[in-house]
Amino acid sequence: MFSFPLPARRESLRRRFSDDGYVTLPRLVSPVGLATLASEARRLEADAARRDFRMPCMADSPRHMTTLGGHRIAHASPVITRLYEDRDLMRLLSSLLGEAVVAVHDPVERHVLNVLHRPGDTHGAHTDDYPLALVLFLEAPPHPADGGLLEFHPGRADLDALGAPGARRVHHRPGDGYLLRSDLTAHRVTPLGRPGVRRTVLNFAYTTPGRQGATSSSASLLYD
Ligand SMILES: O=C(O)CCC(=O)C(=O)O
Ligand SMILES: [Fe+2]
Repeated sequence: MFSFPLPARRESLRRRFSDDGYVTLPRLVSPVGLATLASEARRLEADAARRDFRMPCMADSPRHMTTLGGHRIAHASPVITRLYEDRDLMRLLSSLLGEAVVAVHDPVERHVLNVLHRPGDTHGAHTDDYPLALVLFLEAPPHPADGGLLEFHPGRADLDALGAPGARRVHHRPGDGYLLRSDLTAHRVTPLGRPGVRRTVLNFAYTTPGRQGATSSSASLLYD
């Protein structure tokens, strides 16, 4: 399912992740893996819920998206649950963080599906409850001008940092992944710019030993 970066590249990826709180992992999902996960996502989307609200604990930033929480995914897609616990994947994440990485216990937040599919759909500004977000792209708008970009601000957790000098916007393609230091890095997904484009991701959350438990109510509002 995965095409892992070669061991020789991991030290430079680790340094980049440590400097920016973000590292891109192009083509992390193999072509076969992408076909499998995209078809799982299409099936799961039938059970997903449309969300349109502002997140009170994240400065009222907007959520316009369709989501499915991890507890529902675990029920319907053993493939995704197995992938979340992949030992080689967790070894890669440990090497990028430079310390041990463990699965999140919370069944809702450990792996979630986020679908942006209407013009204006956005996953507004926030930080995550857990330190690591591995985001896998199953669908993505073809051009940066179509929106759906990840925006983040290295080294800043305050949500005002988005849009401020130093914030970065990144475009990804289907099959790409990225790793984000998501509890300490303000981030959002920019609004989709036109009809007909879709952005579907799986977000795998990971943590470090001894650190379990949500720090905000955001996941329960977005995924329950
Ligand atoms: O879709 C993305 O790129 C970010 C997802 C995210 O921030 C989240 O699920 O917490
Ligand atoms: Fe996030």
